[in-house]
Amino acid sequence: MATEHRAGFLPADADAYRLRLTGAERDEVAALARRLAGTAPALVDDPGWLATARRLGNRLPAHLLDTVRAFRHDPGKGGVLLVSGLPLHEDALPETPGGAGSVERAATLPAATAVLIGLQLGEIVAYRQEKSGALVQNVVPVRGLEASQSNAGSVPLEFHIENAFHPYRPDFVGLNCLRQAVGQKAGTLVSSIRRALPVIEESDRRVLHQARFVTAPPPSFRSGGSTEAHPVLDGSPDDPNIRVDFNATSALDDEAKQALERLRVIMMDLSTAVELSPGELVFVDNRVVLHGRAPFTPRYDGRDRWLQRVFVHLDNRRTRVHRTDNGAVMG
Ligand SMILES: O=C(O)CCC(=O)C(=O)O
Ligand SMILES: [Fe+2]
Repeated sequence: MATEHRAGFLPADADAYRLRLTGAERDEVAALARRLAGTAPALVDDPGWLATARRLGNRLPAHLLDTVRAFRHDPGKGGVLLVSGLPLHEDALPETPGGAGSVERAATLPAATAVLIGLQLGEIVAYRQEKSGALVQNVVPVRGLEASQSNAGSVPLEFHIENAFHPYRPDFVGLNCLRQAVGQKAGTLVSSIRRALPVIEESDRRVLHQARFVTAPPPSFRSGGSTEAHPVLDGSPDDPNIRVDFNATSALDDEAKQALERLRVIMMDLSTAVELSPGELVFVDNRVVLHGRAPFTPRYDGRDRWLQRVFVHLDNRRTRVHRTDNGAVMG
């Protein structure tokens, strides 16, 4: 990943926005997050609590706000923003949850921190059919689901954008690290179409821009059928968005199948590991970056890897018809 930089802009050659808070900045974030965590009813999914989060987030350290704003404007070649040095009391963390579909409803310090920052990037949203519509979701290994192509598994997770099948995919996916797998640092993998594009043959690019692919919903979604035919690359030929899930997207003809397979190899070859440590929060731009996960060995001893995930949308009006009372949950 790129070198650290203090200003709220990305040097042209840098791969990712990488921002390490100073001790003083961490204290400022901690004070806001604690104040938010103590705001009644101390529930993440409560509209009043979220309104407070939206307001308090404006007071985050200027350096952090500058960078979030710059990342929103242009996510850089890597399409990733990594914030480290966030407040986290590792000693006070409970055991890593182990159940399927686990979510964080309580306004804990890490949940409040992720929401404060996420709400500066855009609108935090969730899907009623996924993880019971909770805004903060636990990403933890689940016994019996080791082989599943979901965030409950521990086998390699194929590169994907989040909810590739869905018309209202998140614009950004945030992953906040509470606990890392003991002795196993690498977990989340990312791969940016902005990096990969020059390596993709012109003829494959043309095919990938055509509606010759369909995508099925992931295992975490409890309903929904496959999409209509869609392109994998969309928008500017020089800087396209990518829409693919290599576990769920299939090609409708042989030529498209080969182009898709070559894309898969390129995206894997150019991928990098985001080695998240506790107190680090990564946002990936879900329009230009695929993410996946390296395999790891869960121990189910309460000390397993534990991330908390939030989804961010940029345009709140676009999904209004799907959100009751202008709330945060679609579906
Ligand atoms: O476990 C990870 O690092 C990422 C899992 C994932 O794809 C997700 O939670 O959306
Ligand atoms: Fe994912």
